[in-house]
Amino acid sequence: MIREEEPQELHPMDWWLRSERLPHIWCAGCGIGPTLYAWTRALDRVGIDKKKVVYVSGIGCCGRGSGYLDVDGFHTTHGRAIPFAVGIKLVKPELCVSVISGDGDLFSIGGNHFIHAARRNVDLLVICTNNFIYGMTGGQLAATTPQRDYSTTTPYGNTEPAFNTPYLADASGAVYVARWTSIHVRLLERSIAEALGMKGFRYIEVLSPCPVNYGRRNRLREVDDIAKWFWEFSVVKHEADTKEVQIERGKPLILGNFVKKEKKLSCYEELKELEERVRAAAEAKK
Ligand SMILES: Cc1ncc(C[n+]2csc(CCOP(=O)(O)OP(=O)(O)O)c2C)c(N)n1
Ligand code: SF4
Ligand SMILES: [Mg+2]
Repeated sequence: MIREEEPQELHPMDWWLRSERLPHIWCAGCGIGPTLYAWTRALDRVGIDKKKVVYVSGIGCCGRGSGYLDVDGFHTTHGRAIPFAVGIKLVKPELCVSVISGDGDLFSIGGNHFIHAARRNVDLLVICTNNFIYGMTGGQLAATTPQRDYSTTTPYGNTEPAFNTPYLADASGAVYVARWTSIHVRLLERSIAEALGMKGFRYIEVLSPCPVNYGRRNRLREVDDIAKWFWEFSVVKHEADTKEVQIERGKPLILGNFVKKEKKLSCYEELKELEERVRAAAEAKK
């Protein structure tokens, strides 16, 4: 217990935290906390006004993050973080909106929203903590579980191929695509800062340990086993062809900033331009 006369040391992230909500729910070794740490450091780095920052999440362990950070946060329904964020951008385009959610949320139940927001180039930063599993509900198979890995719903091994999410984002039209892990905190921070400085649909996949519900069933039982796997198998390859970055156990994990491109306006800006053209044509006819 801290006596009153003792100076109280603040957590380095205190400015961004709703400390009264702590302790958080995350297990030891979980990668969600370090990912959020990198995000807040990136926000500091680019110097965004905190009042303009919006954090939207879906449901799941990762989804809980929006309640712990001291920004306008929305803990939405499972799989619907992106449409919620699109709504915010439509009404208040000046806001800096990040969707930070789980792999199940963004690519299983929410996969359709992801591809269409990317196709429309909606001005959002989407960060996925990919722990290869439905963490919160006990470790069921996700669309991102590597083939042959184990989950509660595939006790004899997964027969389905997993999504290569950077390739999916790239093919759907994202202007920025990167992959890091939650142990590469500084590189992740730089990548997030780069993405925050851009406009359009930007996507960063963060490979994130879930020792409890993924590691335990996949011969990565100790709290730091997944972090060691990430450390030993990571190969940084900027501008890698996203087709070539599929995750397979026993093979290199390709990380890096893969795609960065200037792009046309978002579909909503196009719509505004169209509206102006139609109005001008109508005026000219009068
Ligand atoms: C409509 C709906 N379907 C299913 C659920 C149950 N559910 C809660 S979280 C979750 C999966 C979470 O997995 P992920 O998005 O990867 O997040 P993680 O917990 O791994 O961070 C599911 C299926 C729900 N809450 N709502
Ligand atoms: S169950 Fe997995 S994803 Fe959820 S908090 Fe624990 S380690 Fe993190
Ligand atoms: Mg998950």
